[in-house]
Amino acid sequence: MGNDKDFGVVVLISGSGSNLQAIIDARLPISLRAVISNKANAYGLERARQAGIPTEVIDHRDYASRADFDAVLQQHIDHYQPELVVLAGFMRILTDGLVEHYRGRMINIHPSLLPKYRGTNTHARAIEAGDAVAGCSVHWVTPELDAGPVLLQAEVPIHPGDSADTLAARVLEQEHKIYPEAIRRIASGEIRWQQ
Ligand code: NHR
Ligand code: GAR
Repeated sequence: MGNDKDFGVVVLISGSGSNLQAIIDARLPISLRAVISNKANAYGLERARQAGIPTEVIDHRDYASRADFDAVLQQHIDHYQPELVVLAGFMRILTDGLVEHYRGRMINIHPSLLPKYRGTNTHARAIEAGDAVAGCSVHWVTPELDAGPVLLQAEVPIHPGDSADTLAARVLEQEHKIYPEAIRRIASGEIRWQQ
């Protein structure tokens, strides 16, 4: 492992993992140390295996509380001593304790032009509101949901006749460009947490 690979990254997923795939395919000068999913059937786990990245499943349903789940999740992440934790379609809200532990070291990609449409169902809400543009945002994770500082965004047009699915596909294409780019900039020191 060369020095350029010493920027350790752990990726958290819950589903398809197409953003994970984009990060793998970008061949960034980082070390993808592990992919952790809260869902055993997440297709992203298969993508990680194909790429030779260690995988772990921590099923939130095995824990009595969010705090219990997060304590175990934190232990497993810390085992890999990552410089950066990347949420890529990770669908569990994280408790303040875990988020504080990774303050300035955890990012998320969210499928809206934040601060618009925090939370879920972003595409349907943008169409319903009659917006002309939609997009995606990479942001630092802070305790308040989808409210941390934005570090990169991309816009796409909303076309007449768009459904949430057709819009989501257009936005996802941009996600696959800006998420690897955001990680590249953080790893190179071009972007850092300031607060
Ligand atoms: N946790 C904190 N504290 N802060 C953020 O900014 C977070 C976070 C955890 C996840 C991703 C986020 C998104 O990009 C994210 C940002 C899940 C939900 C949610 O409602 C909302 C936002 C995000 C992720 N999750 C439900 C829950 O009860 C479960 C939904 C499901 O399983 O489908 O945790 O949008
Ligand atoms: C992406 O669109 C991502 O922005 C979104 O889920 C999709 C995951 O796709 N994230 C959230 O909605 C987080 N709440 P992927 O698993 O193929 O990367």
